[in-house]
Amino acid sequence: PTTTVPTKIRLNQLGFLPAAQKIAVVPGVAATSFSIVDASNTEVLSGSLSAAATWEPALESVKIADFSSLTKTGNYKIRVTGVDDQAAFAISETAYGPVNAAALKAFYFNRASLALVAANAGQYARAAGHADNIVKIHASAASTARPEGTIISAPKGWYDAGDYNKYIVNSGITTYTLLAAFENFPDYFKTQNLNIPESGNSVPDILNETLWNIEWMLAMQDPNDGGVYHKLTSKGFSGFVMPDQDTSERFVVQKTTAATLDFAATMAAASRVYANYESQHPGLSAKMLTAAKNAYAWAKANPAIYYSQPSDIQTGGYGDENVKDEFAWGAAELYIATKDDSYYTALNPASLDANIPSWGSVQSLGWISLAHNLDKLTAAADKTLIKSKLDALAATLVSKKQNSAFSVSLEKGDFFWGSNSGAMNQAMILLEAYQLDKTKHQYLEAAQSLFDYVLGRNPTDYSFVTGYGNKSPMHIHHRPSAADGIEAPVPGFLAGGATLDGTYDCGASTYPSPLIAKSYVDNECSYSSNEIAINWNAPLVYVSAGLQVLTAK
Ligand code: 9MR
Repeated sequence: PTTTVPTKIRLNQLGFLPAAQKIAVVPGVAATSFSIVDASNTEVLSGSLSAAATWEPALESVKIADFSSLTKTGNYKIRVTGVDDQAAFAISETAYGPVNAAALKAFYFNRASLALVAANAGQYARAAGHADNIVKIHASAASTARPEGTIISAPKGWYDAGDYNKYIVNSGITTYTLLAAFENFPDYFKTQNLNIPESGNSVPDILNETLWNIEWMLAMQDPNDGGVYHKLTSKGFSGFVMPDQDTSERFVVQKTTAATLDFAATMAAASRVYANYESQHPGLSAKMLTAAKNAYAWAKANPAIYYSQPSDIQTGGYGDENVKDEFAWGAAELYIATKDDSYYTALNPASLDANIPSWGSVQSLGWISLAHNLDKLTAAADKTLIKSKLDALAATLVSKKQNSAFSVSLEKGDFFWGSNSGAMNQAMILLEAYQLDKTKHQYLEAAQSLFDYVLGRNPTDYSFVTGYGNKSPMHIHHRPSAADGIEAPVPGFLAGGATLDGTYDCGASTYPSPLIAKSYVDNECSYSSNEIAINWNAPLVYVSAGLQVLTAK
């Protein structure tokens, strides 16, 4: 393929907060300036375009229009001579509140074991699915105390994604990310009402929602030894039916080191967050901490038990044979929770860099918690080192953004399965580093650029969040959205996004382009680019709240 000049102006379809960086990517035409007009077509700003440059992931020649200096709320359009498209956008004080609430409510819509009633779910009301009170111990998980076929009960939790299974590895990072969002922006979340069944119970709704999954996770620990089952699953993926129509047998499969450590870290973090809600949930925080310690001890005694898919199970793997990062995250969280220096020593901080979090690479979740709880650490902690890890990673993202024709830190290698979640996890790191040093506005701006990318400033023209933006996915790979008979998909879900990791799912010719950043299709068959997943929505929750809160007036 050769470099092309697009025809559309791309920008964040949800608009901007008044004080935000505001950038549009415009076609690389001859014009050297742009203008912004208000709702009555009066020009309110004109500015210079950057020189044309090519963005390699899409081989597109584009220019940048930066109108950050426009700070008055209102509705506007961008005009560029030689471009027919006139992109509309709004500047608003509450630009990201609605998408943040929807991204959180999406977790409620994916709850297992609960009937969604119209008062909470509106037109998406549905019967309960997967009670998960009769779950069999699979042969791979059999022990003396719990032989194969033993029945356990592990209800609640969120469906992982478009499928109806529940996976501990992915639940760990997801649950933690929501807790981190709350820890970073507590005042914002304390006033939010999601209209979920628990709303109004004097616990913030983000914590009400997260507890639905934590209660399931707690039931995934074998009380006899502290080990944690890797997943609760049917043998295969169900058809595209509503949750209550999938009545296949459910199993818990193999205890693994990675799942047990992710569980330990998540429970230790949860114990500190829910400690502030002891009167509403007596004993919960202590129960979480005990569960965390028992899990960590199991992992130390079983340090290399990797997930190996049994021959009769076909659902998601989440296999990971490098658990150094899981050990580090578990140690970091248990250190913060217990103040026991031996966990800090086990973390071995000098040997551990920060990287972009993902389900299989979780060490930076430990850095995030350490950075956030600096004031509460013992003398053993090297606070300068902790801050420098996130700062160094944020700085590399800023330099990628500065070298990018799209003014975004995404490069070809970032378009793996779930690329939009990679973008949101990069933005989360940037917002963490920004909070450690608020003179570094470039971190906030680089996070804004990644958020813009996901909400429309990208070569597909889609805002990737269902129901948000003027062009958003209609055919996500999500069983309830496909089977509910309602045209619009369940709102608030982040589609996986462009990738070449699996174009065989709909057939390569269904995809609009072999260029990686354009390889996205809004078809139900595209589980590689158009599925949704809890670990993709969680950093969207973090970042949308963070930008709403941190973009100073
Ligand atoms: O998000 C996962 C991605 O990183 C992997 O490349 C992919 C293939 O193993 O699996 C993704 O996770 C899926 C999981 O296995 C099952 N539920 C749906 C998840 C999202 O596609």
